[in-house]
Amino acid sequence: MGQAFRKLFDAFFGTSEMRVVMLGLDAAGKTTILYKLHIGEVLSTVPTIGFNVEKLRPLWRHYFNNTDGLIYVVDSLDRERIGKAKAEFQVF
Ligand SMILES: Nc1nc2c(ncn2[C@@H]2O[C@H](COP(=O)(O)OP(=O)(O)OP(=O)(O)O)[C@@H](O)[C@H]2O)c(=O)[nH]1
Ligand SMILES: [Mg+2]
Repeated sequence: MGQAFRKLFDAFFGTSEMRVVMLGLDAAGKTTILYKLHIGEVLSTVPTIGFNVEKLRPLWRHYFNNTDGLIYVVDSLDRERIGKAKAEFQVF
């Protein structure tokens, strides 16, 4: 999937520099996608923050200054938290 994703990304954004924010619930797969985009490999990851994620989510909207795009990552198999992923998305 990495190459296909990369091609899609390049087709959309070309080679010009842009600021893109990637958000999503904890363990949605953000770091994995980032690794895949950067180095083309899936590496094992550790939770990027690991605590207080619920308290940090209200701060998401502050990341949007001078931002060209947003990638919102949802773990489609995490059925229990699909509603939560939607609700957090709707906040911003
Ligand atoms: N099966 C499967 N596992 C995945 C996929 N993407 C990520 N994972 C696994 O899901 C777990 C969480 O992935 P991360 O990339 O660390 O998630 P994150 O969104 O960066 O999480 P935080 O840093 O806690 O916000 C890891 O164990 C990954 O290996 C995927 O597409 N399929
Ligand atoms: Mg992470």
